[in-house]
Amino acid sequence: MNSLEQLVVSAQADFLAAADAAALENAKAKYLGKTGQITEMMKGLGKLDPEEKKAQGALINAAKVQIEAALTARRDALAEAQLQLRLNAEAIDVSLPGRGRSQGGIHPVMRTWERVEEIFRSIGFDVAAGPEIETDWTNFTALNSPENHPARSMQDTFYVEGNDSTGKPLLLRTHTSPMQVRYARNNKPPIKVIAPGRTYRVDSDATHSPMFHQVEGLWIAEDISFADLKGVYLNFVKAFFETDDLQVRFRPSYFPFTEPSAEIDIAFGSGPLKGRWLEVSGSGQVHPNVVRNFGLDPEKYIGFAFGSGLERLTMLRYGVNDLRLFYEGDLRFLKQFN
Ligand code: 2NM
Repeated sequence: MNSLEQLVVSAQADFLAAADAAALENAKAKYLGKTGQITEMMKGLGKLDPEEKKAQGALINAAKVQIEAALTARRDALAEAQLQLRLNAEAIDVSLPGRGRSQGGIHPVMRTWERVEEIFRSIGFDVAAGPEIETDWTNFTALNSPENHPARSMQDTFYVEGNDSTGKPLLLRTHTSPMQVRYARNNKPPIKVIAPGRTYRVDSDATHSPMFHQVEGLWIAEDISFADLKGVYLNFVKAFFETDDLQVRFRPSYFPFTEPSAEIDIAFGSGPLKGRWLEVSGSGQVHPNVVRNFGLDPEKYIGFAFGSGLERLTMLRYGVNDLRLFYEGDLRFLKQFN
């Protein structure tokens, strides 16, 4: 290997050894700088005669081209490495799992509400809706509730600001019956309807919430009896609890809006509640005064009504023992129903 070839090999090695741009520029100066070896050799050409100058000049030039090529290659390699370093530092880890959005679910009491509607619709009942802020007349008077009844007191009922057209204060409905009063006054018999919804009472402990849900049923025609009530309610609880192994019984009771009145109890023939009579509903034959307030002649129209708590039905169906669990919003509880 002649000295020029050695110079090229040495330059290539030096450039490769340069770890960064500054080191590379230093290495370049050694060969191509003002006092670099190639530059010095070029300067030395002046002393040679023309023939030799031409030949030697061409050789030096060829070596210079190779050295410059090695320099450029190393520059590019260092720049590329630098870029990779920066890109790595700035990289966004797209593989990081997103925070996502968790799946919502239906509240157990709402699930009961939907099931109750479905079951009653399947046997021809319509579903009423109505306001949660009610008048004294629709919530109490029309339902044969005496003027001095304790349910009408501030201790039992939430009154809200504002009065109705007769000057009486508005209130949060204490049962879903006012929806049935409105429905009956706006529809022709036969009246066959359920009224599910939120209701409000001044009451709060392990078995009472100030807001709770009821479903009431009403069937008024010319010939509807307690036998129909028993058939309809038995059909309902069998469908709702998904078992035929179940009995109902009626116990005498009292409500201002029905006469006679009865509590409805059920007993399962199997399962964890087997053999225990469980109160699930109030009921009765709609009082003639109430039928009259429906805008109907009580001598002609007769029928039954019942009222059940949706929370109570939900607790029995799923074995929940504390009503408050429904309103704490604890996902560990709620997730079990979805
Ligand atoms: C109950 C118990 C007994 C009832 C009465 C009426 C209406 F509108 F016909 F007067 N609706 N619901 C009723 C009857 C409700 O809940 C314990």
